[in-house]
Amino acid sequence: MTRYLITSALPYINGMKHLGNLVGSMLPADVYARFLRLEGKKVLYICATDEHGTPAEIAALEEGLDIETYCDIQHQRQKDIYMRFGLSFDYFGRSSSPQNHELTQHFYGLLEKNGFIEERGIQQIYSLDDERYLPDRYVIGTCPKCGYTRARGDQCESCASLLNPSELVEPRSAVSGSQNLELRTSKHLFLKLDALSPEIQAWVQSHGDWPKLTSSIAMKWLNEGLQPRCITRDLSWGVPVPREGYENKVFYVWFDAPIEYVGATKEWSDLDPSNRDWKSWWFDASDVYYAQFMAKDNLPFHTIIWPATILGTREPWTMASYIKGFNWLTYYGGKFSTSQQRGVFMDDALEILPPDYWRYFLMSVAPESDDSDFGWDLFAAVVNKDLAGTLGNFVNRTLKLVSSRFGTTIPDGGQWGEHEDELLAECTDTVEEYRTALRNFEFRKASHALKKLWTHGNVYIDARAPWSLIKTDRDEAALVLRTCINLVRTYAIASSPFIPFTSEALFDALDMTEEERKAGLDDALNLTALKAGRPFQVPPILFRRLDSDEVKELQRKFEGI
Ligand code: B3M
Ligand code: ZN
Repeated sequence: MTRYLITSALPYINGMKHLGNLVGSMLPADVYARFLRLEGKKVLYICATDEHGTPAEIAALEEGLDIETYCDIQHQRQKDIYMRFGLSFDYFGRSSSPQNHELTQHFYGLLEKNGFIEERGIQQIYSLDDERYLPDRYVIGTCPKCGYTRARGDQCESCASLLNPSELVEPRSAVSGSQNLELRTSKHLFLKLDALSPEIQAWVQSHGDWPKLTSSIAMKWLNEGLQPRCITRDLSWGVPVPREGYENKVFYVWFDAPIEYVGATKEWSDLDPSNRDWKSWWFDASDVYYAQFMAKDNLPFHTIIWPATILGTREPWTMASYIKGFNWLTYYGGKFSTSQQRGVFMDDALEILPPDYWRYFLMSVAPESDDSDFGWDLFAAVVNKDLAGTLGNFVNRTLKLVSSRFGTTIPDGGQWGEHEDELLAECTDTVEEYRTALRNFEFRKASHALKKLWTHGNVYIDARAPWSLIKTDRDEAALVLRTCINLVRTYAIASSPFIPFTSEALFDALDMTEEERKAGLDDALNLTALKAGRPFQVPPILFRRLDSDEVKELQRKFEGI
């Protein structure tokens, strides 16, 4: 049986992530992981904080903390918020772990031994005022490709081109703003991507099923011709380079970050070695299907550089089977921005509403085929219509009606008939549509199918009108309501990848046992699973509506700067 390995791009350690970060990596990965578990698959979902590199150093500097302390605090903070959002990682690790250090040095050792590393003297920017080299992000300047004036030395945020600091026009120091910079030569190590290019290309082309976004970015890189890429930096925080003359250097953060997918799995495994085997997932693992999730600026690293690192080791490390890339979620047409505090951050979001509101909304507007735009009115419309108006309304009216007319046990009487056959057939089709979308990593489609599934309940109850039926045929009304209660169970099971907290609340309302809660998607379609006589409770309102005053208030509050 196939085992499923799932990773989402590792969030940088510096600072709280925003909804744009969430929608393009961790959330869809979580929905996918939960879906596969629901299908009874063996799943391992791994993520971690990406702790090395200049952004972390700069942030620690700003907060006046040493880098280790800063990372300890931020890791815990991020981990907490992800738990509160229901992200069901099997493990959430840290790229600064000893496991990652060891693996990174192992990968490097093999690349060197196999002839894929070369040393070059490079001109590096040295800041006379700061008395230090300024690697990648420590330098800011104008992008030579698109003219964006705040491009960083490693990548332009605007056009996503990967850059070297010395390519920037009018460079200045990110530490002091000083333009008193000079070029000095220092030795660095380069990964010979050019030598691995044919193999990378063959690997990319063997995956014809990837999303267009993913393969087009990979092919663009390959067609432009791969160049050797510098994998070391003049910094002290990071994985040390095990080579003479490199005592004051570390690996570039993007060299060790993907290795942390493996590293985090080893961290997980090392906590309980007799029951967990990290290597069986990552090494010579022919039964593993490996799905990666990330935003589009991460695609070059995952389609070109990380595969090159693996291929160059000549060892059978697990490579991605599928790479799901996302476009941007924008905020009123502009970028969500951590540096400018623009948009909605994960901690703010939970102060406004519980996680399921965000989870469902974000997946229903996921930027899959194009960028999509966040707006408070859109958010309110989706919450009001889908969550409150469709799912919430069905659950609350059903359970309230039963308790007022029959009491709080599932009513007996009536005979399954053609209306119920029809309902079941519709639900079966829609569940199939939902399942196919999720198998194909189409999250928007899946959320729309889910909403359609919720609609069937409202259509059925409206057509059968048990509130009038009860006057003429109490048994028939009991059948309808019993079927509706079973639909609530169906919804609880089927919706759990998207809105896991609501699912639990529904399971609670239906008084379901731990065992019963484990039912999969097929079993969810059993509309006679809950028999007459079982107790239930009427839960408090599942989803509340947002009114226009509140929307205006939120718009004002989150204008950003
Ligand atoms: N930390 C970049 C990002 O969050 C980076 C991902 C690493 S995945 C190995 O955009
Ligand atoms: Zn640019």
